[in-house]
Amino acid sequence: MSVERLPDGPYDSVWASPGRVNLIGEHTDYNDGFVLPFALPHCTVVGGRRRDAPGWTVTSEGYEGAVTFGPDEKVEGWAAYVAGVVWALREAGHDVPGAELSIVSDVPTGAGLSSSAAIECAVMAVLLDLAGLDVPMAVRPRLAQRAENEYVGAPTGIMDQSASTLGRTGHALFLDCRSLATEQVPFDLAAQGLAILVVDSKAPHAHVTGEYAARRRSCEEAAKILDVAALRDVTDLDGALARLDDEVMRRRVRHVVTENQRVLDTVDALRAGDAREIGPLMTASHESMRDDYEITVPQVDTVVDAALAAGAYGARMTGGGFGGCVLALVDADRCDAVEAAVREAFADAGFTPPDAFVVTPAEGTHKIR
Ligand code: GAF
Repeated sequence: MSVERLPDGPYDSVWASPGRVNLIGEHTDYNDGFVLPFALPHCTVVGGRRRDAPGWTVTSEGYEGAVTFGPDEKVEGWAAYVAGVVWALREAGHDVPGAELSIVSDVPTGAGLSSSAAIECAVMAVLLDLAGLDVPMAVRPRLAQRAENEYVGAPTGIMDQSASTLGRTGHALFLDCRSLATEQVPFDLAAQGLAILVVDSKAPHAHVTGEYAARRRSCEEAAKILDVAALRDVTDLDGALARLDDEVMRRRVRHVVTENQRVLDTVDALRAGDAREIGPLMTASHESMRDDYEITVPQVDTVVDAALAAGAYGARMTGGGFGGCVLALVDADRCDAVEAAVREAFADAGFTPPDAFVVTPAEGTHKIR
């Protein structure tokens, strides 16, 4: 991300926060479960200038005009992610100084790569820096999640803000979404001749927030019926399924419980040092999202099928679903061939051509200057 794209410097503080992909563990975070995301090289960069008067003015590359808001104003649209962070920090008792903020980003938007979490985390870092407040990185994801849940109104879990804040170069972040315990799991694919190819399906997102909320509600209702605090606590899957009358709810529960186990198995395989082993787990995760959680769309299923047919060790959709990106684990020297196979399958199906790029785990929220 080129910081030079920031307009009208100088700034008192400049921070960057990345987007993320999730290697495995989808829709498990709000079930108190496990996730294994990593931070992307693609970042949102925020430059901030302290101002003496109260209130905030924010501009963002790609959006016309500046948005100005005061402490008690409700902001809508893209700037809600900024105002939400101000709100969450003030709710937590922090004295947030007035500021002028400029945002630039190369995190693709609408692709399920957490461009909104990247904004939240970078804005928070700048505001805390301007205020001279030393709030530990470990507690920031919860604050950013609060901004998204309670101010913006999206009922998301804590994965995206955690990956954007706590990601480390060369590592995937194993996060227990209940205890918030983390482990940085080495994920150096190049050493094994492998690569993660990201394919943006370009499928138009439709009804994402409503469908996401419906999945979450179904999980919470199931947990109530099963008399557990969260689906994370289901230890006997068959016994749990036998206690649920609703077939759709049974499928949702099966996805969450089996997905949690796949995260644990993936972490074990990576600790043992053989990344190829995680391929079948990725593909099983995709099948579970497609058949049980029902959050895939034809474009992402086509990417997965074409990538596997072209020799990928595993492939799965990443993120909330209903479009977005697919990750394929491939031999590093097969990236072009797999991408070509996906492009051909898309052309045959009449889909909008996809984007594809190779990613490696990058650094979470960091100060630029
Ligand atoms: C979205 C949400 F923001 C995350 O919290 C997570 O639930 C994810 O979808 C699905 O795993 O990215």
